[in-house]
Amino acid sequence: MRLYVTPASPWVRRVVVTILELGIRDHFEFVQTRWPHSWATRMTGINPAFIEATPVARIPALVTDDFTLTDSHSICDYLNGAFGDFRLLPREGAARWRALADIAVAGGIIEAQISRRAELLRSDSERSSDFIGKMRDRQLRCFAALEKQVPSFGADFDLAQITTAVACGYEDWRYGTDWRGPAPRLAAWYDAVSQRPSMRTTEPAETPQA
Ligand SMILES: N[C@@H](CCC(=O)N[C@@H](CS)C(=O)NCC(=O)O)C(=O)O
Repeated sequence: MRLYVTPASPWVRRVVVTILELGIRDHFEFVQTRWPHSWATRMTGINPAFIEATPVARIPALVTDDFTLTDSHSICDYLNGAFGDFRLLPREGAARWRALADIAVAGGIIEAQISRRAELLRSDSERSSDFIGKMRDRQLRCFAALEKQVPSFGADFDLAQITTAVACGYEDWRYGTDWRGPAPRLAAWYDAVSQRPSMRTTEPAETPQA
């Protein structure tokens, strides 16, 4: 199976951490993608083979012999069911809904982080400081909400924890440590789980330029 990746993407990191936690790295060929800084507004400079593989043309994308999955949610769902015996996200029941609730909040942070990044890459004349502020506020509000969830975190590094840890890691890397003040328990939890091999091997780095 081919997995299209970049080292900067938190959506990709979520999938790669899932793969490493499940111990199934040898099932996948990781295909590095390159993006010009203009990716936020243009499709120029993007590898035609990648666009051929996925009409959505976003990463991560997983190409199997039978189908192509074009977002991290469906990919993680597939990995958890097909290779994980549902151990990273329960197949059904109350524990599944609770995990999805946290995943949605952590995913809301990641969406805001990436939307803000795209806005920051626009030219000075096009950039909206209102929009950037709105995304920043959403990030901080969601970190504060996850802070309240920390006491209910279980012992397993499941998909909710993976998504939360990836959101924390991207925030530290791209936007700094402001989130840590209002979320001290979350920050302490993140500092511990960030030492896991799956997290250390996938620390973010800038995307190779096209
Ligand atoms: N909801 C999707 C979001 C994927 C996404 O936005 N990926 C970004 C990189 S972090 C991307 O490929 N952006 C390129 C673009 O929007 O053209 C997922 O969960 O995978």
